[in-house]
Amino acid sequence: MKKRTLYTLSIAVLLLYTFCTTENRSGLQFTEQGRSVPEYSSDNAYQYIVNQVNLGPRVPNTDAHREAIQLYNRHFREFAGNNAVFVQSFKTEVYGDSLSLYNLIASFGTEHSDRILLAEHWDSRPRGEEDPSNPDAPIPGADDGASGVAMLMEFAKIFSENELPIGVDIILFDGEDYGMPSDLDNYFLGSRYWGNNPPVPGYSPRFGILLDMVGGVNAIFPKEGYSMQFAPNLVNEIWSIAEEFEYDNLFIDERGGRISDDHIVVEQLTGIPMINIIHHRLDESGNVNFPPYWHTQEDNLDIIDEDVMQAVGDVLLELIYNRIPS
Ligand code: 1BN
Ligand code: ZN
Repeated sequence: MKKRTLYTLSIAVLLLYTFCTTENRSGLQFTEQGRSVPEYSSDNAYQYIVNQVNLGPRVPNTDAHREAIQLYNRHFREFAGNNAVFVQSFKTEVYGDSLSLYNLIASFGTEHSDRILLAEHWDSRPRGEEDPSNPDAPIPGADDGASGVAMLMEFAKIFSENELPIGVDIILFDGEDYGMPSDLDNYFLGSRYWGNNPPVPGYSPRFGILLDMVGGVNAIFPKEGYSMQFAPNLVNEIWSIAEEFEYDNLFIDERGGRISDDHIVVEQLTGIPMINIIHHRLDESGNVNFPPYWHTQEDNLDIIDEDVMQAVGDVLLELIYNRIPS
């Protein structure tokens, strides 16, 4: 091939690539919109954690698990309406047990075809293997599960009372925390089922945000590694809002670890760019450390810090109501 033809071809490929990636990422551009933003209530969110934790660990195939999905169903139907809530039930065999699992999807601003996704897992871990004195007992999961769900329950109330500029779908994934340590095939059961069995085929929100462990004392949220790979603009926008709001002690401007979680499963199965706001630290060697109460009996109401939820709520409401261009 002639040198000039090769040059022209390279330019054409480059232009096509630039066009395609800009197109692909057009849902990940943010600017201040001058819209008013509702107030977040971390008092309400705290109460929603209490209501979940009081049921006991929400471990699949237990009464607490069945009662919890009923509680969520009532709550989201109250605020989204009966026609905008769908429970996706399925069964799966894990470690010799047939588990009955339930993902819940609630849609707000259903008049908008342009949408975003917010999610968290609602199940509790069946064993707290990090607990030195009680490694086999299920954990309360006040932060690991309940805090993110509680934040979404409060968003539901706010979305029902304040007109949204974009559609928002809330998904509560089941069976995220079921796997034995290192057995990643048996974690993320709900998000994997949802990704492989999409209730709305072709569903393609601009982006997704996972809220995993967003209510614990001494929380920090470094920029999680896969999130930076999937949607760096979204991560940077959220962290820069946090800085403007003087929450940069929580949303620290540092690269975090690469953490396996529902956001990866969603991104891999559906292509939706999804990020994870998750409490963790990196040690000097770059290993991920979760908080000391993680996967222990200490993950109970005592370690919940309402101020952390207030910060996350303020930042995300600013993003949703005031930063996403129409
Ligand atoms: C987050 C909270 N995760 C579990 N509880 C995700 C995770 C899965 C973290 C496997 C480490 C290993
Ligand atoms: Zn966990």
